[in-house]
Amino acid sequence: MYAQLVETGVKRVKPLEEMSPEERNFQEKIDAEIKIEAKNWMPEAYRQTLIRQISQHAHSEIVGMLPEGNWVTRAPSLKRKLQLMAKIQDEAGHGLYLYSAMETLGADRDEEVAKLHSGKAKYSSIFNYPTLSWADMGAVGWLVDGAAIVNQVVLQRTSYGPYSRAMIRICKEESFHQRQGYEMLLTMMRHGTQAQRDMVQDAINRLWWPALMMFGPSDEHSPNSAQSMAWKIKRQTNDELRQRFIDQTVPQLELLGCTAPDPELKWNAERGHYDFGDIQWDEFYEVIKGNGPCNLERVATRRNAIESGAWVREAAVAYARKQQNKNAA
Ligand code: BYC
Repeated sequence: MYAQLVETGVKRVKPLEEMSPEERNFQEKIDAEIKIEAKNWMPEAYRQTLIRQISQHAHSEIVGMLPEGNWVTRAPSLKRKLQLMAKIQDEAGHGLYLYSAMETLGADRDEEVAKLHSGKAKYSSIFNYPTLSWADMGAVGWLVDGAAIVNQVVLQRTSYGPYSRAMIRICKEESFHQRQGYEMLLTMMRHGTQAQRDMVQDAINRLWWPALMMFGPSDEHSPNSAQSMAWKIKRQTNDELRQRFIDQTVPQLELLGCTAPDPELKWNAERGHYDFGDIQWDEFYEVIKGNGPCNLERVATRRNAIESGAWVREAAVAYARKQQNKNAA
């Protein structure tokens, strides 16, 4: 049982006998799979861990709209444009559910968004890579949303009620995103020109490794995993989820007729899993420190959107005030 001692990460988890009665009661609820709700007692560190993870997740959804927004005006058909716009709108919605879930923990949305705009807050590393061709829209849907689903399906069982319920809704929409991305790539591979097939392979070559990095550092270098697993905020470790993603994605890659940029990717019958090569962790840490190819651009675009949209918010408030005065008169 996790309430006893877990040593899966680099931090040690408090054993039951060292817990206060409140902490012990809380942990017993977690162990019994009873969801924690906003008004229940919770350790401050549990609250802070959730605020950290949910705000990063919300920022990822909002920043994740940007690499795709770049291609709306260049979509090759009306159908593709509508699909892409629907996907981007879904992501705005996911961001909003997640900010709301975060607010139930007493966090202030404006403060958390300000941290994003000052470059202090983290969001998924994947969105700091550029989207260079139309095939990237398919590869993002298939690989990036595919990785996100693997992570989020297990988060549907996370111990905090509002986060868990937001995840159930989000996962339904993410599966549509993943399928439209894959269908787009399959169409290009099966009915496209050689140039289009090359474009698909090139998108996969660039996005494969960054997609694997989405799951976070390996378990022995993941400072938050042990406690988050004990609290059942996370239900599976970064490495377990990464392996699951690879195992389910390689057959889809083969069906596409494409390859991964990893000469060590090979089925291991003994393990019942694919083996894969080393991830460039130096690159990952540079990206999450703010030094990826697009970090500055992404944060500047978000900041600009808020600043140049100020007049809309002011007009909405002025209109609401006018209506209130009219109704009161
Ligand atoms: N990128 O101890 P660890 C989407 C950070 S959006 C950046 O393992 P944890 C979509 C981590 O935050 C999908 N930072 O942390 C949207 C921690 O930093 P701090 C987004 C990363 O939290 C639009 C440090 O590294 N999904 O689907 O236990 C279009 C140590 O890591 C990353 C979520 O956010 C990363 N990849 O586990 C298309 C899912 N990885 O805060 C698609 C919810 C790690 O200690 N989040 N870091 O300074 C999670 O499940 C977990 O937070 C993670 C990391 C698995 C990401």
